[in-house]
Amino acid sequence: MKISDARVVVSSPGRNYVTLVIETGDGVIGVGDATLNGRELAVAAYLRDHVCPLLIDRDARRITDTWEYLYRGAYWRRGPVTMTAIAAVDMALWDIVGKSAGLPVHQLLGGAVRDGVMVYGHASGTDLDALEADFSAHVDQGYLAVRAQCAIPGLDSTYGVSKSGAYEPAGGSRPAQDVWDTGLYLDFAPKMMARIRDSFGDRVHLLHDVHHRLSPIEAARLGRSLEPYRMFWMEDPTPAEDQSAFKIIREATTTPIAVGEVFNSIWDCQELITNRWIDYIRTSVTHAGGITHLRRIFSLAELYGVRTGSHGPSDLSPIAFAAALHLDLTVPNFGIQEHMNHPAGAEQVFDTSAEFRDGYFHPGDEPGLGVTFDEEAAARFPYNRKYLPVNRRLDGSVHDW
Ligand code: GCO
Ligand code: MG
Repeated sequence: MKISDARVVVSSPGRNYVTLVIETGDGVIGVGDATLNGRELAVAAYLRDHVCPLLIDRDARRITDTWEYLYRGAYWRRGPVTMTAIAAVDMALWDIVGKSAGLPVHQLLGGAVRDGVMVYGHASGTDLDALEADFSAHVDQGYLAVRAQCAIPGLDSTYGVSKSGAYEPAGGSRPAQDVWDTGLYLDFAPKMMARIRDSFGDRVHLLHDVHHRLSPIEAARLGRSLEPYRMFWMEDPTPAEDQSAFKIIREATTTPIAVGEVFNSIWDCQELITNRWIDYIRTSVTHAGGITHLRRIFSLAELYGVRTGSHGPSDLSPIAFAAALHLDLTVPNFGIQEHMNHPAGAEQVFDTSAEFRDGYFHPGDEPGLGVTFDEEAAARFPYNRKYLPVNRRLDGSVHDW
């Protein structure tokens, strides 16, 4: 089971994806997702120049040892580039071990503790009528949980809302410029949730993403104003790296709090979890060190009554989504999994066995992760540099995006 080849493929079937392919001497192929939106080539270079040469001749079955070797062995720790690279190796190794054992990865992780993984979809609108129509379409498709985002009246652009077609924040040869005003947002957000509850009642789980834009006391006000609408969660209320800010929000409101999509390691969320300042941890399999490390984070969270809610945007490839589903299926403290449809072209490159039915996803029972990566098809979609937007307040100063 020695690794004989490791290569990085950067492709853009509708949006950019970085894929790591690891091959063993006996011909088993494993794949991992290494996509870091807007900074893809940094991870590709880290893998190609520094990690892939180290993998040759290692035993593919020694997954934890390889993780430790790449993490501790680099001396330089954490950070999105490093942890995304390690994650891709980790996913590919779990894939290889599953394939060689003839078992789906969730069986290697102790087996399923649930029949399916509840996911939430994304509804958005350029105004409340459009949001209601999109929300209704998601309910009709079977989603039991839906996140709601709406253009804020008076602002030219709003996070999570597309002016045409599916929402995709990355674009342009220079970052697009979004605009922000906290006062307009705080006044509008409760109206948005009131409209959803009026139209759809209390049964559907309702989520909302603040995208790291408030101060702690503003987030506390938002949380209180949303209490009548019984949110499943309010996501990323404040910039996530300031962990003790969450104490202030926590003490002021019963609206559940989710955070963590920008975290890369267990140490980024240690205080948040052990102080019980959050309800859901949103670390992703790609940006937080792969299945091996995400499992550690989820276990720590379990000890403190924090549930999981992994980041699952379309800027993580179908490989990451499959890996997340395998893990979600096995953790007792699972909460919910984010789901966004991948662009149409991605189907030509990634063939996945994951299936959606009645609000739940299942990764399938194929050996490994259940995703086949077509390298020839990927070559037809060359890399296309794109940036995430930059956000500015009405006075022109930069705000968190
Ligand atoms: C989410 C996220 C995304 C991020 C995107 C950045 O909750 O899904 O906030 O919309 O903005 O993944 O690349
Ligand atoms: Mg988010």
